[in-house]
Amino acid sequence: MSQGKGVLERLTRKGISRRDFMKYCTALTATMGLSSAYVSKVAAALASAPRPPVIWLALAECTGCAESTLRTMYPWIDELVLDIISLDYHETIMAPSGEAAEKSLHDSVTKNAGKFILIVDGAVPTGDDGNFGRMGGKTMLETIKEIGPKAMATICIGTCASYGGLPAAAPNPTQAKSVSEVTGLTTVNIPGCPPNPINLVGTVVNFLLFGKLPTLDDKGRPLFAYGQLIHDQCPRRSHFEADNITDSLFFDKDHG
Ligand code: FSX
Repeated sequence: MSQGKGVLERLTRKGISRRDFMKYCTALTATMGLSSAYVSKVAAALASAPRPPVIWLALAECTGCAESTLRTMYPWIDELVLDIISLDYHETIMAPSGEAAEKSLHDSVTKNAGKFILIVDGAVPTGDDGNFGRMGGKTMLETIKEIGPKAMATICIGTCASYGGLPAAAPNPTQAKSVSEVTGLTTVNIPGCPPNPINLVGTVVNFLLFGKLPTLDDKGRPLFAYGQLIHDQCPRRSHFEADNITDSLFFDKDHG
């Protein structure tokens, strides 16, 4: 059985029709800024592309990013996300714990060096030599500095990993910083607290379709998701603009 059939069969067992799947693919294609001609290619990429190995590190954060990604308004998206990537390490949802979890992490890094996608949520505490955040007997600072440079690409999901976010808010007692500040790596940033999970799926599907990460803006964000203001795309914008023009034509704002 091909992997693609497997995905669709599993979704069917959960009561998700092919029609629902194609509706999601259509929304995803539009989110990625691609024409409708790409819908079938996006569906094929989701259903049958080879799965890139993914390591997901959770640093200083509230787990909202993982929750929003894996528990979306579509209850089957979690299955789809876990089908399109080969998630080798994710502390929140993986079965192993303790030394077994650490072993999975380091086995995957060694086996897939230069070939895995690193997804990071959460900022990196750097104060007190990084001792405000530890996992597996190491500081988060040590872990991200060790694993980051071995990844093929690093995707920061959430404002914390992208720019420091909540943990870095003043007075920032843990001296939390973004992943790029700490590692010097160019990261794909998907900000939001939590971010919209479709932008993560779109980034991964972009990679599956075109073999490269999406074009980024000067803040490291995928242009397809952050290139336009919501205001500019609002279907009510013409009413807003018309009201403002009317106001300026007929009212002297200084004197009522
Ligand atoms: Fe930060 Fe995410 Fe906000 Fe929370 O991982 S962007 S605090 S939703 O969990 O990092």
